[in-house]
Order: sequence, then structure tokens, then C-alpha cells
Amino acid sequence: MSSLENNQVLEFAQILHNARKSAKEIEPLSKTFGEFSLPDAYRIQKQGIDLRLREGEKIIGYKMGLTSKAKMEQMGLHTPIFGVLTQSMQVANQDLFPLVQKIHPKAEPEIYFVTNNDLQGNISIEDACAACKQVGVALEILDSRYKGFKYFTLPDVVADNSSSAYFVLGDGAKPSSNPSELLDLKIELLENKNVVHAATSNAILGNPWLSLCELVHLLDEYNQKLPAGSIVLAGAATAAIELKPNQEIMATLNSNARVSFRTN
Ligand code: OOG
Ligand code: MG
Repeated sequence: MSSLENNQVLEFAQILHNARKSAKEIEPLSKTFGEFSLPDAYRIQKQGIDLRLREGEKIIGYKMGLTSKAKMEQMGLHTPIFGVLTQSMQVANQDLFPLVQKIHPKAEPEIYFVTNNDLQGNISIEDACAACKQVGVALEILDSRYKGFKYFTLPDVVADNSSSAYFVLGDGAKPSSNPSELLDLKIELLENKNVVHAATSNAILGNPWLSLCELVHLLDEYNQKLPAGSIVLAGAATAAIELKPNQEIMATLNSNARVSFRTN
């Protein structure tokens, strides 16, 4: 597969940017224009983020995706991927999340990290753990720009910033120096106080710290490092649920740490 010309990369990024801003779903890029490679997909993602930065947004972190079997099976794709988070995607804990101007949003429970040091290259679980000042529970609100939130190739979803739309950070604490601390923690997703999905933290690549290691490794493949102070979503431990009016969506970690938002 030959790589895309720069002007095509920009055109694809602009198409996705417009779809997001107008909340109008589009056909997968690979269906309309033919298949493209994963490195090209990350080029399109980067161009799309550059368009947002030009409109005044700031990068504050990254999200990992497809790091659990539940998510891989829900989406029919089996390779971990990343996307970029900007400050305008953050929703305050317990806030109202208006459904207006969204395409087909879904929510899923996540673990988040906040880093303390720059991270680069191949790092160990211990390096990841030592480099974080906070770990906690989050909700990611996905909104694919593609029709029906399905029928895409891995490069399609990567080009679409890995379906990212919004995220909410909840309760967190400084991690201990023991990377096993994040094993066997119960993660639940609740809709109007009823548990709809549950998993343990081990569902995330065996240990959620490995998701941070994988992100740093993937960024390195694209000649980037993870800057100190980054927020990182480790990827959902369970499948996502569709958002509808009048929901209270909550995620809990180990039954006591929580995060939530309401729809209208
Ligand atoms: C892709 C993004 C996956 C996760 O946590 O696994 C993701 C998608 O579901 O459209 O965010
Ligand atoms: Mg996610």
C-alpha cells in the first residue's frame, strides 16, 4: 500500500473535522477513498488535532483504545490504538452532558493516570508506576464520526482520533510504588444506579499499567514522547453503552472511587 500524499492526509482530516463539528456522520474513509495504512491513519489523526489546536484547543493527554477483550470484541478490531485528548474534551465530574450536537455517543468505564515525568521509549511497569502522580476512575464518552458507529477498519478509527469525544475524571489517588496495586480491582458501569457492565482491572492488558507502557511505546514509534503532566485513559475494561436522555452514568473502581455525569 503506497502512502498518502500530504494533501490527501489534510483532506481526510478536514472531512472528519467537519463531520465532528456539524455532528453529521460520514461513510468510513476507507469505503469512500480506498484502504490506507495505519501510519497514514496516525498522520490523519495528527492533522485533525492540528486543526483543533489552530482553533485554540490544547493537548492535555492521550487515550488508549482496544486494550481489553470486551472492547476488541465489541468493535471487531484487535490491536491497541491511541488518540489525543484536548482540554475542550474534558467534562467536569458529576456535570450535565448535553446530548445536543452529538452523533451517537457512548460511555465506557476507564482507569486514568496523570504523569509526573516525561516518558519515552520502552518502559517497564515499574517505570510507569513511578512516573505517575495520580491514578483513578474515569468515564470516556466516545462518538465515532462514522455511520452507525461501526463498519470501520483499524486505520479508519485511528484517523478519527480513535472515536474520542469527551472524558470525565473522577476520584483518584497517588499510586503506591507497587504495580500490583491495580490488579483485581472491580470496575463497574452503572446506568441510573443499575450495573450494566462489570469487569476487573486485569481486563486491561492483564494490568492497567501495561496500557501506559504500550502508549509510550506507540508514541515512540511515531517519534513522540509522553510529556509530564499528561492525562492518560487506559482503555475501557468493559463494552460501552449508548447514551440516551435522562441518564445518570457512573463508573466505580473498587466500589469506592466514582465518577459520573448526567444526560438531558
Ligand atoms: C474505539 C475506541 C476504543 C477503548 O477504550 O477501548 C476505546 C471505539 O470503540 O470506537 O476507547
Ligand atoms: Mg475508551
